[in-house]
Formats: sequence, C-alpha cells, structure tokens
Amino acid sequence: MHTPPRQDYVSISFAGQRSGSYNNSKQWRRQSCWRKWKQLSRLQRSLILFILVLLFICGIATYPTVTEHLSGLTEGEQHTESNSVLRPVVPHVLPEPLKQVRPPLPEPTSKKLSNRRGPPFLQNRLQKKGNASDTVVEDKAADTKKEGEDNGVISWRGAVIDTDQATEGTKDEQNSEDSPVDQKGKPSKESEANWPEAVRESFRHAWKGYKDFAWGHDELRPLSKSYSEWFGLGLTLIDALDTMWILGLKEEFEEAKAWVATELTFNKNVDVNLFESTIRILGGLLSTYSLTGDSLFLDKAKDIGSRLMPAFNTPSKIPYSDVNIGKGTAHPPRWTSDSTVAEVTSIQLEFRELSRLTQEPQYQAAVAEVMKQVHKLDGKLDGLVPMFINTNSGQFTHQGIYTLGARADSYYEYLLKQWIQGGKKEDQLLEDYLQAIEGVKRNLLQKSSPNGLTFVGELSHGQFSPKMDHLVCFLPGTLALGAHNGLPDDHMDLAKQLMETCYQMYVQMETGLSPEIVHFNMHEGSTRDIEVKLADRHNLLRPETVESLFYLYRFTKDQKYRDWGYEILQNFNKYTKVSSGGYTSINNVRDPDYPSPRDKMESFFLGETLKYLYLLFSDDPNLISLDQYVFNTEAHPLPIWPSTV
Ligand code: DMJ
Repeated sequence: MHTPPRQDYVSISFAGQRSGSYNNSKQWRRQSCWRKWKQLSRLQRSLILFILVLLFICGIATYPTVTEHLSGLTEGEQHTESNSVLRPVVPHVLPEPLKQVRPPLPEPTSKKLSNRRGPPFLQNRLQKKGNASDTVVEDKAADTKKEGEDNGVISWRGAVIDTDQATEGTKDEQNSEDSPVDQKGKPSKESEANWPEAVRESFRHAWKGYKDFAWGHDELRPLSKSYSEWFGLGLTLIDALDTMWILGLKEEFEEAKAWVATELTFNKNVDVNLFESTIRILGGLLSTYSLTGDSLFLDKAKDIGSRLMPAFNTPSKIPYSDVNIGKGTAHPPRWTSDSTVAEVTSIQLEFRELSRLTQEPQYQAAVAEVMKQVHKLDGKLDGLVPMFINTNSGQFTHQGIYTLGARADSYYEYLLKQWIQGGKKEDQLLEDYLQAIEGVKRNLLQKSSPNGLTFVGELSHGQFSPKMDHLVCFLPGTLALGAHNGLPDDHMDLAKQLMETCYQMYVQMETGLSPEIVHFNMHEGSTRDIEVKLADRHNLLRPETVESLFYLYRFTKDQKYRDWGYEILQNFNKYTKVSSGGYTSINNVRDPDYPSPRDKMESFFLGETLKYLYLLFSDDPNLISLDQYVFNTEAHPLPIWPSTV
C-alpha cells in the first residue's frame, strides 16, 4: 500500500486545478473539492478538522439558546409525538394574584423579553406561578409556519390553536365568573364539583382526535392528523376501554366495544412486546370484563393471553421480550438475549387473573416461576434488583446499577400488588417488598439542597447519582397503598414526602409540567433544588404523579392533592391540547412560549393519566374501591381475589 511521504511542516496551499475545462456544475465542484481534500497531508486534514470542531464548540458555547431550540426541534423530528389547543383559558389554581389580568396577545413581531421565571425555588400553590402570559414570543411566525401549517398557529400560551379560534382566549378572559378560583384565590367548592366533568371533557377531546384521525390504530399523531402503529392492534382504543366505562362515557364505550367485537383480531403476523401488550391489552381487556361482565372482553383476553405464552419458552423460563402473536414464536431483542427485569416481573397480575377466570393454571404457573427465580437470585442489593436478566442463564446481568426508574420500577409495584391481589397470603412477595423499601431508604433516598426535598436517586457501582425519572413518581402511591394495607406507618410518611417532590417536579417548571428526568442538587449553597438537562425536558403525558395523587387523596383526604392534580390538568390543557382533537407530548417543559409539540398521544394518556385524574376528583370512594380492586401498572383495575377461606 502506498503511503504518502511524511511532511514535517504545515502548508495549507491547495494544488492547482487539473486539466479539464472548468464548469460550475455541482458535480464538478464536488469532485474538485474532494480531490483537493485528498491532496492534503494527514496533518493538514487533522488541523482543518480540529479548527472546524473548535469553531463548532465555540459556536455552541456562545449561543446556548440557539442550541436549545435546535435540540428541541431535532428531538421532535425523531420522535414525532403529540400536541395542544386553544382552550378556554382556565386560570391557574394558584391564587396570586387574586384576579389575574392577562396581557393582550403579543404582536407577532414582538421581541422575546424573557424565557424564564427565575430560579425554580421551592414552590407551592400559594406562591405566584409565572406563566406563559409573562412572556412574549419572538419567533412566533416562524414557529407557526414550521409546526402549525395545517393546524393553526402556535398560541401565546404555547398551545397549537386553530386560526379561527384565536379569539377564544380573550372571550374566556371576559368570563371571569367561570373562574374556578374564588375571591381568596382558593379553588371554590362549586367549581371543584366540576373537576370530574373537566376530565370527561378532556377525555372527549382526546377521543375525538383518536376517532377522527387514528381510529383502530395504535396511537394518534394529533398534529399531523394521522396515526402511528406499534403493534397494529388498536392500542389506544383498548387501553381506553375501562376509562370510558369509569367516566360514564357510554356512547364512546359502545362504539369502541363494537370495534373490538368486529375488527379486533390477534391473528396477525406481528411482533409485540410481551410486557407492553400484557399491561395494556391483556390488562385492559381483563379489567373491562371485570367492570362490565361482558364475555366479549374475556374471550379476547384469552385469545391474546394464549398467544403471548410462547414468550416463556426459553432455556431459563425467564420470558423473551418479544412475541409474534400470529406465528407463535418469541425472541429477545436483536442485540441481546437479556430481558428487562421490570418487564418480566410486571406481567403477573394479568396472567394470574387470566388463570383465575379461565381456570387454566398455565398462565399463573408461567409468571409465578419468574417470581420464584427472581426471588432467589444473587446480585440484589438490600432487596433492590439490577435492570437486566438473561433469558438463557436466568441470571441478572449488567449488575451493580440500581434504580426505581426505568427498567426496574414496576418490579417493586407488582411485589406489593400481587400480595394484595392474592388476599395478602403470599408472604414471600411481602418480604421482598418490605426488604426492597428498606433498600431504597438505605441506598437511594437523599434530600436536596436548599429546600430538603426527599428524592430517590440511583446507584451505579457504589456511586450515588441524584437523578430521578418521572417514572419513580409511582412510588408515593404504592407506598401509600402498602400503608393502607397494614404496612408500617413510616411508609406513609415517606409517601407524603415523595409526593411533594413529584409535585415540585411540575410546579418548578415554566409550563407547570414535569420533565422526563430531573437531577437534584445536594451541595450546600445550591440555589435551587431541581436541575433539568437539555435532553430530559420532554413530557410524554405520563401518569405517575397523578396516579400517586389519587392514592394519597383517597387515603388522607387532604385537599391539597386534588388541587395539585387540577393544576396539572390545567397545564396539560394549556400546553398539550391540540385544537383539532387529541393531546400531544412536548419536547420542552421549560419553554411556555414554545413547548415544541412532538405529535404523539401515548395510549396511557387515556388509559392512565385521565383515569387517575377522574378518580382523584370523584367524590365516590366506592368508584373502584381500593379494597376491592388493585390497579395494574397501566391503571387497569383488576379485582382483589375473594377469600376462599
Ligand atoms: C405505562 O405504560 C405504565 O405505567 C408503565 O408502568 C410505565 N410506563 C407507562 C407510563 O409512563
């Protein structure tokens, strides 16, 4: 191989043009540049690349806001998820100022004054919460073109609105008698009575989008007025069935049921994720059967349940992550033979219930075997489990990392809930749960600075990281449920502390919506408790915080939990509602002017988030009594088994 002679000096002179007549065609220019580049020595090329990288880094460092916008846009393109509407302006529940005077709509050419509300100090609803109306958008017209061409314009509140609705906000501002905030700035009792109806309204709006643009498909893409497929099984429709039943939306329920009866088939050559299809589809069908008694749903549950069983045909009996429900074959992800610990240990409530209803023991036996093995495994830390498990060896892999967030979260939830489902008899489940909570306290629990928020961090090979996923916000609810079922009182104390933290993850953001992940400050002298990295600023309409608010309210009757839930609902309406129907995930919870819609409505927004909000606001404690039902991790209530003793 010929190696060019080494040059000990740097010369950035380019070789002269070769023969051949010059023409200014794109191709000629491309070839010419490439030839010149190749004529440079390696040192010259490295130097040029180094300078370019340096310039790039300087550019990034000098213009953080530019990079922020770029990041938001890029992410939005990659993930394409959902969006928001001009709703009647629902004033914040936050009571100051007593009477909110809203500024007029900004001129499209106005300069951006500020994007931030100042340091996110510890807030509560008695403090004034700045909102989108404090800010004036600079590049509204550009944004409008970019994202809203077909859907209207980006409103001054960051929501996407229809052009012909653009006066709705001012109309609503005039109707101050509709305000849910009374003279003292507290939610008035009268208005609070309307909160369940507000959730029903949100559901109807989400359903309208799904029905108009995504009917029978997995997920709505509300901005593009289309849909996305994951399994091709009408995921949102099935996930939402029991929510419609619980919310009393009879008409909507009946049309969805007709689709299940006539269109839904599982005889499809399609790979589905075992965990996701179990919690959303099997769980949704079982729950709807239990609420309605309609055998249609049980038949469908049996069908999908039996089609998922090949996942357990592995050397270790720890199931594969994916199953082809048409072919009856299963496999791990392409890149590994590992499964996720949370996934293989959070399908038990559903398969156990399927066995009980069908009197066919194989479903329960398969998932019980998984629990039995995980119970005995080495590699736990004080009851905390690693995130991966190998389907060949049945051993934990990637050991030494412990989290209550993604990939481990619902393992802990299902220990407690299986124990409750089975009538509190399975001691091993309870022991594992209690040990794990002690493990959380010993290894993952810390307080932030300056305000001492209690949070659950992560541990990686002995190193503590103050990172907490929004997913962890299921924990206050689970702890409270345990305490309600006779577990130690300090579980309830911890639940309350963590609930406050999860609320702060919302209220300290400029949109009042939580990011996907936060980092807590622990150093003395920190000026704020919560930091959010650029890549973590998205909100997927997740349910965990409102789920926990529901449990906390049910067990304590403390009004603040309802108020917090109502604030969150208002902010979903303000920043994620899409005028033509549906709600969207957003990329940036820190920018109320442009939260950057992702054009996707996850099925759990209807399956979980709105259901828990409705139950939080409902005055009927017997509407899905927590002494009769246990919610699966997708918010599908399954009956607690009647005692046979
Ligand atoms: C849902 O599918 C379930 O709640 C699951 O346990 C976690 N992820 C989503 C919601 O965030």
